[in-house]
Amino acid sequence: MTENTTNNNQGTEKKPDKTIKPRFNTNWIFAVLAVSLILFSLLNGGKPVQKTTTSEIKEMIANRDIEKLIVINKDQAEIYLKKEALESGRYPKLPTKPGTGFGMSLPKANFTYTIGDMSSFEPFILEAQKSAGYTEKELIYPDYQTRKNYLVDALSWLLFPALLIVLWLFLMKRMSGGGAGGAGGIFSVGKSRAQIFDKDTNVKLTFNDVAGLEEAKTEVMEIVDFLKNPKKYTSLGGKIPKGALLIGPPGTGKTMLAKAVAGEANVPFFSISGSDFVEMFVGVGASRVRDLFKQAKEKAPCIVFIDEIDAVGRARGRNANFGSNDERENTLNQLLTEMDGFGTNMGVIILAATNRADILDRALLRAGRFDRQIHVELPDLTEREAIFKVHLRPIKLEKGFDIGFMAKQTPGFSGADIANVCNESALIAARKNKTVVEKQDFLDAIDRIVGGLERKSKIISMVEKKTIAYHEAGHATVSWHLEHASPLFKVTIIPRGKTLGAAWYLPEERQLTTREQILDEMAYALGGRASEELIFGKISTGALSDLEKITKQAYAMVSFFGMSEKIGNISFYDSSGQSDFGFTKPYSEKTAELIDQEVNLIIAESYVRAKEVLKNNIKGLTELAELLLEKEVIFSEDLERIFGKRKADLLKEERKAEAKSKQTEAVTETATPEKTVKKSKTKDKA
Ligand code: NHX
Ligand code: ZN
Repeated sequence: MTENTTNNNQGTEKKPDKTIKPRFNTNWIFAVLAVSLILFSLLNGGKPVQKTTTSEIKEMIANRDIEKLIVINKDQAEIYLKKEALESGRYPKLPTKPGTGFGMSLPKANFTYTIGDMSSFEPFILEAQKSAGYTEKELIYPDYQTRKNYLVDALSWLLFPALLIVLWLFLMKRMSGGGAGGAGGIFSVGKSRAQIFDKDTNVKLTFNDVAGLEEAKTEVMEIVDFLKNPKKYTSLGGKIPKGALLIGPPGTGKTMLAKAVAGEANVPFFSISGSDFVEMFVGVGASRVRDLFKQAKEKAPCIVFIDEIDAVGRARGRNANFGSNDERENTLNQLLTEMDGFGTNMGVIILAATNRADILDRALLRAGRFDRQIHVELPDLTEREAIFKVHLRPIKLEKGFDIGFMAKQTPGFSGADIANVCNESALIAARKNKTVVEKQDFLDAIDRIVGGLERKSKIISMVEKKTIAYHEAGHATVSWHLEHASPLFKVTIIPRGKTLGAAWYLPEERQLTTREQILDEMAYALGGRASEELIFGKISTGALSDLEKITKQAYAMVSFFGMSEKIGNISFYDSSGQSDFGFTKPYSEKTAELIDQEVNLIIAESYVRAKEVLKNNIKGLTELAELLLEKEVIFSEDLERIFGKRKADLLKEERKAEAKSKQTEAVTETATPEKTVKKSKTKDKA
């Protein structure tokens, strides 16, 4: 029941590379484009061929410099000069050797000429030669060629689409949010966003890393076993369950348990969060559910884990946004049909986690969907110790560190809280430049997590400081003198987080609370206000949090736990979470009035009791408050010095002594024959 140490929670999680489709790398397109551009320019030759004019051609003809003439594509003439002409010096701009294209064997023309009118070009050439005195034999006729540069053509065709593709890919990348999370983009909107963990993507977490949670572990292990050898179960006629729902408060290790399943199962493991189904677009959630189950069926046997299933599984028809057909409902309906849609032995098992089982749709919880509900609770003392052991592995501890003590100091902490304590304590020790983490660092970390950041610099006037001290001393005094109160271990008037001072108790770890315990608890919660009134004759707003707590408790006593005589053994508690209590109360106006009266009475009585205790111990109260003002933090030892032993402890000792004396009595009485049988057990123990 532990989360990994908070900071490496995300870190150890391997990104499964399976879901990421082979992506077309846009860089390739740029490379291809660049290469083709280079080729293009190379094929066209290094230097562009010189252009020439009509008069220059006439001159060339007159000098008898032209070797041949080639008309290309009817609009260009290439003029090749004789070797002697080039060497003659009449063409200083041209190289003496005929140029060649890069790497091509074709000789290169010396001049090009753009033909204006094709029909008059040949006559013009011939005329010019004749007038230059060329004989019929010497006459040069132009050759005609059609040349096509296929490469250039192809490239120019390709260039435009390529550019478009590049642009498109770029836009897609932007749309999918910088490519975060791998698959994205507008076309994958209806795809499930599940991460797949296969045999190759090794999840390192195993059941050994999960401390505590023994029952939940065995239950989940069985699910893994179902997938590994289903025959064992089906041969006896049993059906493999379709799903299991992990229910429990936050931080108790539901996700952790699922991760361990992934690590142990050796079957594909799909992990998705309930909120991943939810999207603005209509129908997307449902199609994602479909896609998820399609993928899962392809990979069966496998496990699908839906975290925070309440995001989709909330009961239908409740708090509907004016219109019963909203997107979330469609998603849930799809989930319901998918879960019931395939045969039992398809080998797909759904695990889901939630901390709000009460708001889930009933249809989701019925057998055939989530057949099993695994409750994951807050760890008890021994479980906390086990969790501490897991999280203390990486931490350098001082010698003789008492893990059991830490477990005692952290009632009501979840696995995640404990992980946080361990981490925070290491940070605190590091801040103090220590080489090992000490007990005090852990205590500071616990205070920090329970109470928030210490705010020593907060300016508080002397009058206020005094009020705070007497308020807290009031709590302490009352709780010290009540039999059923939780043991107090620390009182502080250092402001922390949102509170100005606090009295810290170590609540007993019990499953049941008696009426007397609640009443005592309420009395000492009122001790703060009572003390203010008694000492200063004035009350302050500071008691807000105390009053809030006791009011809730009193109403719970009367309307839930049947602890008031006038209302009787009636409970208006609704564990089904299905009915709409919010608007209509399940009781009459008269009962409502009666409830309010009873609540008032209980609170008034508690207040009187608190004041009574304070009046009887006013000397101790002032002593305590003065000590608080001086030391700011005091512990149970100081209280014991002022008041003597706690009432509850005194009573406990009394009872022990009583039992002991009875025991000795019993030993001496063993001679009496009737009593021997009854007392023999006690004797064995002794
Ligand atoms: C405040 N908080 O918010 C201060 C910081 C009586 C010595 N004004 O019962 O911290 O006074 O035993 C609006 C108005 C909270 C908002 C009044 C929010 C009062 C805790 C209560 C110690 N210890 N109370 C306690 C305490 C407070 C509160 C409010 C508000 C105090 C007391 C809060
Ligand atoms: Zn208080």
